[in-house]
Amino acid sequence: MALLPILCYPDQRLHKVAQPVRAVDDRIRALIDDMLETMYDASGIGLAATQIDVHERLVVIDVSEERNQPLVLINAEITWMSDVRVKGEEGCLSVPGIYDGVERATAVKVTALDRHGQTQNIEAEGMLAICIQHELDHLKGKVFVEYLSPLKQGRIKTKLVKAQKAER
Ligand code: K1U
Ligand code: ZN
Repeated sequence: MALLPILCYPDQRLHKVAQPVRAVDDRIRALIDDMLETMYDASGIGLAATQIDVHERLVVIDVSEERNQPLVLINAEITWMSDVRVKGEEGCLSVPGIYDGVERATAVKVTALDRHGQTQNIEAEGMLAICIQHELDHLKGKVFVEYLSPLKQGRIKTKLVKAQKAER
């Protein structure tokens, strides 16, 4: 297993659109294990393959308190989302130190493959529903800050570019 480097906003690779996983094989299972290790190490509740510069439709999530309920979504599609929406605070491992409110559907239904290539149908609400929408946005090349005003987006870009220059 290995820790993978996470792309940092405004890296343009975060805007690439992911392609479907062609086969759920040992390469994908090794990637899943590395992504889970990377997510847990970074104290995240989710990670999309886009964030580690792999542009395939693969997401890992664990919203459990105990951090022992990993969920793997391969080629996931949202089949239904509630009309009821809620504004909640979001963060992102690719946008370190930035948290802001985003409006999302409170509940979603998702169909996806698991790590064995089996179809799973998931009904999610609460934090899991929010996290699924956030991660599937990553696969479309969308970062949560794009829901914020252009003014806020500009400020976030400036702050993170400055921080990245200082790190070098
Ligand atoms: O980078 C990511 O996609 C993971 C991201 C997932 C997420 C967090 C909050 C709302 C929606 C999606 C994170 O795990 S950010 C770090 C984190 O653990 C966290 C931040 C704010 C609220 C809850 C958790
Ligand atoms: Zn994110």
